[in-house]
Amino acid sequence: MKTTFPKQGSPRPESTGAEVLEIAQISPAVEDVLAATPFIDIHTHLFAPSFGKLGLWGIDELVTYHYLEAEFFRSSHTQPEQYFALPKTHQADAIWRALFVENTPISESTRGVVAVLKAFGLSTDRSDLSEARAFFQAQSLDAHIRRVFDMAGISAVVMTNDPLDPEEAPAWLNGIPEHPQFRAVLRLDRILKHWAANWQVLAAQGYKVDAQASGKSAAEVQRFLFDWYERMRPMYMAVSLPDTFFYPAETLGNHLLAEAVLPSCRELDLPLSLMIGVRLQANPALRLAGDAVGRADLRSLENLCRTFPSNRFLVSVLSRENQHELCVYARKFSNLMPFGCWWFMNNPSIVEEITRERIEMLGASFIPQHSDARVLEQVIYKWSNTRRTVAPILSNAYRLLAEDGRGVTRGDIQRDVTRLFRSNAETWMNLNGH
Ligand code: FIX
Ligand code: ZN
Repeated sequence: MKTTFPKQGSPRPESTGAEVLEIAQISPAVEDVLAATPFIDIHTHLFAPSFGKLGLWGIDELVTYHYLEAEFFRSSHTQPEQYFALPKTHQADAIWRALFVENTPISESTRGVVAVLKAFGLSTDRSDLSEARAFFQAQSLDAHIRRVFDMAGISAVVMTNDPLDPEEAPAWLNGIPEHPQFRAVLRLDRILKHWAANWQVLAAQGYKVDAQASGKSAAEVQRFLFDWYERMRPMYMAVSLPDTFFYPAETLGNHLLAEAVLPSCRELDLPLSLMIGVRLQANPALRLAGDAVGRADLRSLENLCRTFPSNRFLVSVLSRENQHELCVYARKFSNLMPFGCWWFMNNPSIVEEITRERIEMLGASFIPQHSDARVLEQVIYKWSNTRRTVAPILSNAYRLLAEDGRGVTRGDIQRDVTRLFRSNAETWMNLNGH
């Protein structure tokens, strides 16, 4: 088991790209390198083709994305219960009419759909979705996935896999072929946050657990995690946590975290991803679109990183007010890796703010972004947005370095971009070569 954490960085490349760039050459070089470097997308809700209907793609899924549903209810008199009673295509038609025909699609999410249509050479200002539907219906999924990954400039995505999801679990139990571009993650929300509603599923599978998670339960949950490790070969284990989450505290979830999940992660040499700050179902009528954000007490992270120094924590926080603290904690604990501008943070103005601060405080020792894509083609606009937002921030950092007295080479830029969007993830998740 690895106790020291992978130290990153390598000597200045002697190969091509060693020439010191003129200030005016820096931005074009940064844009080039960002465009040419395939990224690893460490958190998505996408599924490999072998998961069938669980994998969402195409125009109706793009337009009914929960980000757009939330915006739809602000620009339409349709009530949520009326909307959710409609068939998918009618839901998409209603959203397209309200947000793209009767209004200008200037929000980040609506612009995203426009960018995807443009990327495929489709009209972006039609009054209906017939042209787009015909196009996506004509695609064969495997070839489409390869094309979309190329267009997005990504080499692999990491899925979100729930071993207790009644739709997904049978697929794994029946055996899922590995897919080089879709890696698994063991998502533990049902175990760590909803034990009361789920412990019987483990019991039914032969694990000796009880409602209080007492006695052998923690050891049995460990056995469950090892069994699923063998099935999924996950990149990490993960859980999203509310803004009210605190560690240490006498809760069943914290008991399983400390006695089952963290020991398993150590044993299996896997990071644990903590996504902190969601207020689930603030408005249940909006279903997936009904979640909100709250500022969390990040002293939990301080306590976890200090109490479990051999565990690696991949952390993303949902509240804007928590971003600075996360940066500071990452400077205190090398077993803490900040990643992504999660969900309500994934807007260019906020991505800019967060990324600038992280570069100023952490150099290249963080993972700037993940897409959180729920629909395949979303990776196209989410990664082009990231490249567009990050390019001037990186260029500015290099310009300041040059002005402060150290010339910048294309090799420097390549090394940093590779670290930010590939090797930090690869080393933390034992993902080499993907
Ligand atoms: O918990 C999560 O992984 C969140 O990303 C999702 O639950 C959320 O619905 C989402 O899609 C955010 O972008
Ligand atoms: Zn997510």
